[in-house]
Amino acid sequence: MENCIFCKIVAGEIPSQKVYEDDTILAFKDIDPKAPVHTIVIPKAHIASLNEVDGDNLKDIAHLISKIPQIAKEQGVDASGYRVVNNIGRDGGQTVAHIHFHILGGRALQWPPG
Ligand code: DGP
Repeated sequence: MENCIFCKIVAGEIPSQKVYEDDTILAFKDIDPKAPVHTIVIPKAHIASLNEVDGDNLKDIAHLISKIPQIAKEQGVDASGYRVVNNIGRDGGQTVAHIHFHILGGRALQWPPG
């Protein structure tokens, strides 16, 4: 998708600190971390948000979610715990319109979020 920051990261046009990659998903360190571990996990295919998940792309999202525990473990937060966040739309705080899941950990996280 043209002008999508995360599609440009997938294409290698914008550098990122990759922590996991396979055929359909990519995980990389957030540029503005909100916790000691803050990893972004995305499908390589462009999906704007959870609102656009459907029968055609659900397989990629299911695969992505199945890999989150492994990525969290490789980031060293599986034992202490971590949070997975998916922001949707303006009021949900989504700033990049390519579906992504935040993995946050490495400190005790507060609840509720603001
Ligand atoms: P959200 O607010 O849920 O849309 O989160 C988008 C996240 O993406 C935000 O935490 C910052 C991160 N981000 C935005 N642009 C870049 C980038 O160019 N590189 C990396 N590594 N992260 C980015």
